[in-house]
Amino acid sequence: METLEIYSADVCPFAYRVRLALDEKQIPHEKISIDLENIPDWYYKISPTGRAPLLRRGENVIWESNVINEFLEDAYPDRPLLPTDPVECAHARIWIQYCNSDFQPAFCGLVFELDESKHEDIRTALRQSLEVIDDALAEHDGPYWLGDNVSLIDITYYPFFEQAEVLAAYRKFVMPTDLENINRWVAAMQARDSVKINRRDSEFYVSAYRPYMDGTIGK
Ligand SMILES: N[C@@H](CCC(=O)N[C@@H](CS)C(=O)NCC(=O)O)C(=O)O
Repeated sequence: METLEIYSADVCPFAYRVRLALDEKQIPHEKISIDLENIPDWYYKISPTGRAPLLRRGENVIWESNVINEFLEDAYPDRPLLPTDPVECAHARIWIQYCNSDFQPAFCGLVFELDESKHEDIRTALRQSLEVIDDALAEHDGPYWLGDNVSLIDITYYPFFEQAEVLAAYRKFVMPTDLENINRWVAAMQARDSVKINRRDSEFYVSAYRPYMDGTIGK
């Protein structure tokens, strides 16, 4: 199997998605860390956007976390992370899309919005989105989004939950404890080897986001 390079940053939830998919699928890879506060010139030569994550295989580069993970599904079909049934697969993609269109903008919007007068509205949107997620998780018996098996849906959402303490530390948003399906799901994700290999603690995230909180560096 050809070795892959993943250009990543530990603080980046999008890069984390890809590292989780690589480890769940047990695809050999090399991790290259990018300092997002001082992106090196050489990185702009291989990355069209200068952003993390980026996957390099030989001469080819692929970027955008969800696209990279779909590429991994197509190119490395062992240990699949999407359902084989086309309808179930489409529904999985709808939930991945919901993360990108609703949950993640609310989460990152609250993290990066410096105008405090806007925080209450974003907190409300985030709470509503978490309720939608909790209801979706209730539809299956298993610990994961689709039941017994972890999927790209879990991998797409989980990195933000690992960073939740950032919202408590800086944005007066504590993850609701009454959303029990989410609590169960987070615990199940934290028990997975892929998460154990990659996870960082709350202290790391709170410290890593500090320069963004006072606008010292842009998002
Ligand atoms: N939609 C992209 C988002 C990637 C992204 O925003 N990466 C951030 C780090 S979390 C980044 O590289 N920021 C540096 C910059 O924009 O210069 C994805 O899913 O891969």
